Amino acid sequence: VITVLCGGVGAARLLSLLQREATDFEFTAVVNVADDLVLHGLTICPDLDTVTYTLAKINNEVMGWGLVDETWRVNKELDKLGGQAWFQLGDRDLATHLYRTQRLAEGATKTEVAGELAAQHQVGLPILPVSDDHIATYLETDLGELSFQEYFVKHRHGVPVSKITFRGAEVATPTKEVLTALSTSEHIIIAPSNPLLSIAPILAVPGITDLLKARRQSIAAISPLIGGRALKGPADHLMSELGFESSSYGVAAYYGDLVGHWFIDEVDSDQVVRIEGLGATVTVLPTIMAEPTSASALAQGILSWLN
Ligand code: FO1
Repeated sequence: VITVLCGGVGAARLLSLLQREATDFEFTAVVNVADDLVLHGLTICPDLDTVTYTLAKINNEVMGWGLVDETWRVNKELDKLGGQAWFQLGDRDLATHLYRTQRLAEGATKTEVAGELAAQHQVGLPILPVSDDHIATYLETDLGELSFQEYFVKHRHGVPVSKITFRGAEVATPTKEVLTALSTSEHIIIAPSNPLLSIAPILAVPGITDLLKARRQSIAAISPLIGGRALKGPADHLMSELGFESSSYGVAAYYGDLVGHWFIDEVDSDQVVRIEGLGATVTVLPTIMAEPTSASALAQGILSWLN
């Protein structure tokens, strides 16, 4: 059994690749919830939904979030009314948020709802929010403090950031399902998700980092940066803005003694010695999952580490 720490699209692609190529293993996804928001009274969990939709093969590949064959009639009406249409909720996607919000109002936990949605979509692995408690990312920027989705969507992650906080994380508890997964799985993989925005809020939940540090040798991570650049999203410039080197080495140094093995892209082969200097072993291979040959090379590399 392998547990994967997940943000959104990068993690979702990794999970579906592993589910396809590493059929001798069982996977559990532990997912960030600090991007979650309440809008129009609806609880929206973007990373949980991206992982669920991708594993169910109903994700929108072009956008990287939301559902395939989506229509936008509700959002267009909302825009005409002068409502909060900047965060676009598709007509099909809305059903998920309505369902989740109703179930939470009935007293279900986020974990239970994630399990119900995964079952309804016939996803073959557990998708676990890291915590059932409220955790929310806020960013100090040149425009003042912004909530995560204001920064990410409204301002297209284009405003310089000086500080990130995960409100509520310090008093949150990991769920028992997450603690069981992290302590009983043979290996843990940190997906190539944004270290500062997607993985950090998972690590900020008390208990998680200590648990990982105690088992460094069984933890691998895939660098989200290739040649110092993120394939998608703001990971590269955020690293620089917050004083870290924007490179695979910079990400490895940021995770420090949490990670025992690194998978980095071929273009970063010159960084192997520096990463080894942090006490980790390194595999160099193609890491771009959108390209089939490169994806299968990555899967083979991960499989040889698992075996
Ligand atoms: N991302 C956008 O860039 N624009 C949107 O309007 C938007 C809406 C949206 C609705 C539901 C959902 O689950 C995700 C959505 N996303 C949107 C993606 C999301 O903001 C980010 O990709 C994640 O939070 C980062 O992992």
